[in-house]
Amino acid sequence: LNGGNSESRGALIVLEGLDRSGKTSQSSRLLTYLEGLGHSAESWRFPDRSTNVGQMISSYLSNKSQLDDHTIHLLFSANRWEKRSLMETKLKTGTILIVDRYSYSGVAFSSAKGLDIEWCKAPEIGLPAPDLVVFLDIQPEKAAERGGYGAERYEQLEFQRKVAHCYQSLHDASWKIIDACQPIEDIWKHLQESIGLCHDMSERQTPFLP
Ligand code: DGP
Ligand code: NA
Ligand code: NA
Repeated sequence: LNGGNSESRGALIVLEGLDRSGKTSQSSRLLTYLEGLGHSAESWRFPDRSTNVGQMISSYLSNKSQLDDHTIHLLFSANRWEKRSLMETKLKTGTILIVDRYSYSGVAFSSAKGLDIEWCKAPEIGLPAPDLVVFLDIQPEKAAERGGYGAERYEQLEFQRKVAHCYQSLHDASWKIIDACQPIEDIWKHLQESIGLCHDMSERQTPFLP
């Protein structure tokens, strides 16, 4: 695992999972840990609501606007593409990027609505490939019990069940699946172990390329 050394590439570490699976707290813990080890690291998240596209997404998620399912799918993807060159620059100069949600959310959430999965994957092809995908695995019912969902569009048990099903068809060799119902310290221990294995992952592929 590299980071902070401008001669070696950083790593793209993606955290995925249902809403309320604990991604956000694990990613901030991971950031602190990697920085403590002397790495250059940053914590990102998608959607990035700070851009113009991100604001359209945010408005859609909070039900302030309605958009066709295909249209919002492409906006989520565009939101990743607009960060692509900055991601590449950061990685090239040795920064480790910890990213909360990525292309897998893109495909899982849209195919859960019934959109064709191959159509959903297409706009993701060519984005920087993750070195490691950590999937925080939680049953939708358990996630729903965690302090309740907010008011956003997708935070409903029935829909999250469909998303969980779609995620299951997406995992590949870059995924490390961690049981997110364990005590938080055990999740963290498994996450640290996964990071330790990260440098062994030399097979990097653009997401979803056959
Ligand atoms: P978050 O900020 O992580 O809570 O994400 C907001 C919501 O949007 C969440 O329910 C997951 C969903 N989401 C994240 N990325 C995508 C995407 O690329 N496509 C779709 N359709 N939904 C996404
Ligand atoms: Na959310
Ligand atoms: Na996100």
